[in-house]
Amino acid sequence: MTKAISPLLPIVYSGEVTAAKARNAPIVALESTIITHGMPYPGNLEMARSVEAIIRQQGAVPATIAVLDGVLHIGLEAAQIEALAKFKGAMKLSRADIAFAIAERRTGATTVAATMIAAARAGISVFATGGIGGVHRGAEETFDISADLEELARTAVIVVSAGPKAILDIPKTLEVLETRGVPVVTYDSEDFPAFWSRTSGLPSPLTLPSPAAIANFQKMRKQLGLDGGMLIANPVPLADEIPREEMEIYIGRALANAEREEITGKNVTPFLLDNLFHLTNGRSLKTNIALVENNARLAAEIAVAMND
Ligand code: PSU
Ligand code: MN
Repeated sequence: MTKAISPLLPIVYSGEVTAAKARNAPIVALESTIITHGMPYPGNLEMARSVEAIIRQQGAVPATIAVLDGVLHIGLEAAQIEALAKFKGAMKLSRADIAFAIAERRTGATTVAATMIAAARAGISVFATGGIGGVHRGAEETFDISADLEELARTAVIVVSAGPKAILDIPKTLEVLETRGVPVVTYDSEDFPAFWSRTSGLPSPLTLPSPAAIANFQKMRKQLGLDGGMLIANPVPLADEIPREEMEIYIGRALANAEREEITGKNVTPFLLDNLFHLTNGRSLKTNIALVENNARLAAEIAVAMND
């Protein structure tokens, strides 16, 4: 009997990432769903370029991850980022469908979950994003819980965020992370942040004061034989934050709009983010870009510390 030959994974590293791997330089993974589904053009392109520049300034190398025509890209060239930022038909890929997009030669952007999978496959241990997905409000009815949480429990990548998106149920999100054994560490603050706002009103499960301490903690987890990643919450800079009480008003309206329009599944998060962009006259986007930039800086510092 002849055995069927398994297809090889089509994976391409950018020139910059290839060189970084050869000299063992620190690399920071970046997701692409934030580009295709999280922000409108041209703000998305501006953000994608500026986070890469910030990572380089810190002495690390950026690796934006996406599936382009069935090829898994670890690091995108400038023209590929621009094309993706303008492309309307990209899939939003998570653990369930990243291999589908590759097998079917599709183009898709990677969420936090899918970016973690690709980063781990490429030997990259630090990843910067805006906010992770989590337990949606009303999840007791809808069962809408992002696959990002399960991925954090499984895959050994440090994810630097500004907290879970405030459109979520933050207490329930923290409960699931605790149950699944995911460390949640706020950088330099006792208050757990809520994406656009510096505080969620909840204390952070853990706090660490420096990138070196974060790197050391993850190394200690590995020593203990613990797998899985960890969530770093990096509060949005004060100058860019939208206070929680104010944001809650807009979020309430966006959630009501989503319910009225019967938005479900993968479309929920992009719909709410787009609605908030309009409800805040673009202010939510400005804050979103500022917090991703802030996270890219911290992630690069952690990546450098991981190499020490
Ligand atoms: N953070 C942002 N904008 C985004 C997202 C995160 O600032 O668009 C994306 C991430 O890719 C995250 C995804 O993984 O939203 C979560 O989607 P869902 O709730 O459908 O799992
Ligand atoms: Mn969901």
